Amino acid sequence: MSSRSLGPGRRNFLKMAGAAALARPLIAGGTETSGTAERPRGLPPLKITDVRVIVTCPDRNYVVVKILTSEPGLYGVGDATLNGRELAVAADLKEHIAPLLIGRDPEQVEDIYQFLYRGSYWRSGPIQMTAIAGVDEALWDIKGKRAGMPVYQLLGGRTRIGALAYTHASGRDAVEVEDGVRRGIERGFKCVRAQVALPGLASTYGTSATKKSEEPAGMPETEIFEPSVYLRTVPKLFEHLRAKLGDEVELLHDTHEKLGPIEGARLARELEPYHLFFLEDLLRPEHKESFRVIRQHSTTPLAMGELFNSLWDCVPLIAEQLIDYIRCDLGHIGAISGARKVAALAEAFHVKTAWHGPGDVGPPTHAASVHLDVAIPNFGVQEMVFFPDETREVLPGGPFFRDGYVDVDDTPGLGTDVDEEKAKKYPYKRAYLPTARRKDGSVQDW
Ligand code: EZ4
Ligand code: CO
Repeated sequence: MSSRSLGPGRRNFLKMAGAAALARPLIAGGTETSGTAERPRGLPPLKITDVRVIVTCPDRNYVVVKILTSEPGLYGVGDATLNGRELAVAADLKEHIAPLLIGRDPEQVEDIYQFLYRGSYWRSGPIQMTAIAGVDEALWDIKGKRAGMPVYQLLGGRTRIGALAYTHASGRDAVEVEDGVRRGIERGFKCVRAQVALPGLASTYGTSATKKSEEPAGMPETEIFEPSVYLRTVPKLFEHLRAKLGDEVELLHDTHEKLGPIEGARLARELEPYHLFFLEDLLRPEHKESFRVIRQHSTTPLAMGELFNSLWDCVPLIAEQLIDYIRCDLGHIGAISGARKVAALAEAFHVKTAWHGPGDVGPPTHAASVHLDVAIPNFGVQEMVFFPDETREVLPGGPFFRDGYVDVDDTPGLGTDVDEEKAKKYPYKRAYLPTARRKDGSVQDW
């Protein structure tokens, strides 16, 4: 459908504004019936008529939210995937959130975000914020389609030609990782994340190059982690990569919240000569104050945040300038309505964005990230993946990669969709992320 056919002609605006005022009540006492107070407006009233929750497993599990409206053919699509806890989010959406949305004005995106976030009383948390993200993406999609504009236009328009992107390279040893980085460079990437297996230890985070995904169906796999082995291995990897690849390629590394503060400080310091673009997630998300220890010891740029679920999780690290990149996952922080506030806060403190962009959040979340990336002033870098064909068939559209940048086109809305018939071909398969233990058998952060 062309964007032009989505709204009424401008000459009808005044007539319709009058009708809208009559059609929709002011906030009523007692039960929540509508959103914010009525105001004159140019488009006819719109209501949410249905909220569909689609769970599908083309290559891995995805939860998709499709919000239908009273305007024939006008709907929005969002992603509400939380890896390993998909059905909890789907149940939250179906049982608790959908009934609250029916009849509401889908254009009141911020009001619905506030209503779902604060109105549940039990606020934040990954399950709730992933559900809200799915709704938020679908609502921005509707708003963009109605306006006939890509979402980045609604966020203030473009500030850059595209979003500088990074891909992943991994291997069993430094030479294999070097080959992986070279492949990334050949593909056009200017930035590559490098992860290496730990010698003598079974399976290491981010290095499962031979496996199709990190979470095969079935019970979780167990990885073994020892900080001493990790701390010895990673600086040698980057020494090798700089010696072989030179200084131009931007290199990144993800510790995946595995270290303690003084271990993290040691790693950040020992990596200084190799000038990383950033060192990601050194510490567990609970320990924000411990980033002070790392900051006091090192000039390696730091990134953190994929496990944060609200603006307030981000405040301490940003306001104290303890990190350089905030990397929330739009899919777990309430999507655009959550992340644009994080970005604005970060702007005030010299912190740039690096939204989490793994394969276990769906194309609508990747699209939302890139729409925000190209609009905000303090964008840093965008993690990205190439989705397999089965996923693209079920969830078509989304960002594209060109010459080191990931970008979105000017399709109205987010530019992604869901094919409900094709989704049915791929039923949900229970799967878990891996877990980790130390050699002595005790639990270790994965
Ligand atoms: O392990 O998304 O930076 N990327 C990452 C990811 C996360 C997964 C967890 O579901 O850390 O690979
Ligand atoms: Co990470």
